[in-house]
Parts: sequence; C-alpha cells; structure tokens
Amino acid sequence: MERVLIRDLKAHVGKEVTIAGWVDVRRDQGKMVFFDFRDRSGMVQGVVLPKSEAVDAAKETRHEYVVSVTGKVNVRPQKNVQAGKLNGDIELEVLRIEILSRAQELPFEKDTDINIDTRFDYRPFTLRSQRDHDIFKVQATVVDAYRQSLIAQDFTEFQAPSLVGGDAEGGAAVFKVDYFNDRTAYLATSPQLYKQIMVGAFERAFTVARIFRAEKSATTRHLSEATCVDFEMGFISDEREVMATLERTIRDVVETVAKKHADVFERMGVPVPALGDKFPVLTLREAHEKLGVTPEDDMTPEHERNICEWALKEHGSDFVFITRFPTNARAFYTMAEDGTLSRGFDLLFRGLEINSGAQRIHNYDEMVARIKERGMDPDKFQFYLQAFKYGIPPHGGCSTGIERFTMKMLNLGNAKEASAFPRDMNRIDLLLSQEGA
Ligand code: AMO
Repeated sequence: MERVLIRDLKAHVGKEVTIAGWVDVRRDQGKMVFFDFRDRSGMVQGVVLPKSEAVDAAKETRHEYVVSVTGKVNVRPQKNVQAGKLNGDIELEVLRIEILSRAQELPFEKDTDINIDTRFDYRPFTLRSQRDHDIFKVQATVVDAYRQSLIAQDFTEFQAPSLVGGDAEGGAAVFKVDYFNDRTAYLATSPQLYKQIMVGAFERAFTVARIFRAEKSATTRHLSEATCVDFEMGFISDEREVMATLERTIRDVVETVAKKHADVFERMGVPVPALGDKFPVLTLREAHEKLGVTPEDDMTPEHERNICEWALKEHGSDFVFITRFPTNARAFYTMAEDGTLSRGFDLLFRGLEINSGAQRIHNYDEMVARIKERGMDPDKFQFYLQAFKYGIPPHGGCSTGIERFTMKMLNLGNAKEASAFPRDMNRIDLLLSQEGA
C-alpha cells in the first residue's frame, strides 16, 4: 500500500492506510498498546486493540524503532479530542506493524532537558528532539528566505572556494592546510575576496559559504566552522545602500520565518523579532555616548547588549546598526570615510553582532597602497587585484552569520546550539578529549 504522510491522515478518515516512521512513544494500558508515531510531517496516536494481529509486533516495538504501520483512520471520541493539535481529533487503529529497523536502548529520553555537551555528544539522536527539530527547521527557512530575498533583488548566487592562498580578514585566526607542496594553503576565513571579484562580473553576487576561524577561546558566540550569507553589490554611492539592502533582506527573512514557524516561537516562548519602522543607526561614538562609557575602537559584548536594549525601548527594533568604526580596526579592504573613520558597519540583533559589512576601496592604486600600509605584500594579492586592475565599480557588501542569526532569533544561549554539527576548540562531533573521537 502506498505510504501516506502523517499530516495528511485526516483526509483518510474511515479508510485503511499505511504510514511509515518512528515510534516516538509507546504506552501500555492494560491489554491495549498506545503509540505516538512520528514521520517528517508530524505525529499521530496509534492504538493496538487486544484482538489486533499487530499485538505481537507491538509488544516487541520500542522507542525509535522504525516501522511501517497499516491501520484504519478513526475519529476520536469527543472526550479524547486534543483541540489545536495536529491529528488531535483522529487516531490510527493499528492493524499491522512491520518493523523496518530496530533501535538499541536509548541513552536518555529524546526530549529530556540535558546539558549542552551531552546534547552534542549524542547529536545523531538529539537532532530528533522537538527542540532541535524546531531550531533546524527555522534555520533552513532563514537560509532559504535570505536566498530568495537576494535573488528577488537581482543578486546572482555563486559558490566560493574554501581552500585559499591567504587570509582575507587579516588578524582572524586561520587554519593551515598542509597539502600543496611548495605553498601553505588555508581554510577560508571569509569569501570576501571572491565576492568582490564577482562584482566585477555580475554587479550583484552572493554566496552561502562555510567560514573557518581558528578561535583560540571557547565562547558562546564563536564556532571554528560557521556558515555565512555574504553579498556584495556594485554601483553604490556609500555604505548606506548596502545597509538598506541588508535591512530589506533581514525584514523579508524575519517576516517569512514568523509566518511559517509561528508554532516554534510559541513552543519556545520567544517573541517574534521586533522590526520597528526602521532599524536605528548610531555611530560608534554616539553608541558609547548613549551608554555613558568611554569611547573605544569597538563594542564590548556588554555594550552590544545594552545598546540593543536601548534600540528596542526607543525604536521598537531588535536590530541596530553601528557605523563609523575606526578604519584601523577594520579589514584592509574597507574604505575610509575621512582620516580615521571607516565606511564599515555592524548589525546587532538582540545583543549580538550578527552581520558586518562596509563600502570597499575600489581604486587599484589605493588598494595597493592600503595593502602595503598594513604591512602586507601586494604580490600575494595579485590574483584578487586583477578585479581592480580591470575595472570594478564602487561597491560594498556584508556578511551574516547564520548560526548567530538563528541563535538570537530563538533566544538560544549559545551559537553552537544553532549548528547541527558544531566544531570548536574542544569538539569535532565528539569532545576531542573523549575516547574514540
Ligand atoms: P566578520 O569577521 O565580522 O566579517 O564576519 C561576518 C559575520 O560572520 C559571523 N562570524 C562568526 N560566527 C560564528 N563563529 C565565528 N567564529 C564567526 N566569525 C564570524 C558573525 C559576523 O558578523 N568579510 C567580512 C564581512 C564583510 O565585510 O562583508 C567578515 O568576514 O555573524
């Protein structure tokens, strides 16, 4: 019999159907066995009556067994109806169970609230929990909505390389790759140089890229391997145009996620991000003034949190832009606004930087001079510099960290929770100190 998805069962009331999925829960009540069956589309209660030929198989079946179940879709008695829940008004009277795959004893119950390290240690299992399911469904929508919004704004997607000859970000800790005989290669810390090259060919380009940062500390906001959506656009007059494009994109993403996953926000008890009328913009100096602290070259994590509280209170926005960072504190390709301040910006969301961007230098000679000024060798950048040699329009762009964006969207305590397979100093799948890792 053809498989019916659990979310579609209601259309089959009174009929015999076959579903396939996991045993989410099994409860024995007297001579009857109750199940919750789970597939990719949802859950349904199943009941095995004492006379059913499925009784023997039902007794053998345990949590996370993979089964194919044939049964009759019945309307539940009124007193058992669970209003507002998928399939809360129907159940499957189980006629036959075929065990497709067995599960060994589980380390703990699937939806138990366990500490973060245990959650990661058992990732292949804990990804099945409602919480992780919610996080990664939302994340998939974030990436898809981001992509759709940029495509609608006429950006062309490209695939950036992860093996590179140098570090685009300068200062960002970089992983060395020992393979190419006469030359050290690195894992890309950013698709930066390649997205700029793409502007020379496509005007507007974006990529969903893996970035690698050999962070020397374990924090709640740093991963060794992260995912970014990077875009870059030509023919801008200043960084404000990049910020406007980013704002439009972020609004599209939040609106799409809010609409599609209203149930997740409710389950997690998290408000949908507040967008306000317009994301407020503060220069770094203004931000420090507002906070009554001594001006510095960057925002501390505490300043980021406090300025976001201000933005929500004064502008009804969970997002706030900070601009005019000192040029020296930004990457080499950043255009200067005047002597010391830059055309770079950060976007903060619920207390954390989730995006960084800028207008870039586009003049070849200026770029070469800047590279030298930073003590680097222009020869090492000759491939990248071709883009400037052969005519590149004024341009700028930015990069959003997807784990950080998801983390703040759902108010998670740690960016690693928003990575299906997080890596940091101490972990590649398993803790590196663990046996067998
Ligand atoms: P930046 O270094 O600020 O800028 O990175 C851009 C965004 O990427 C995310 N991110 C990280 N997320 C998790 N773990 C990390 N270790 C990590 N490092 C960065 C953050 C951050 O805002 N080339 C510039 C961008 C540009 O100018 O277009 C860049 O890489 O969310």
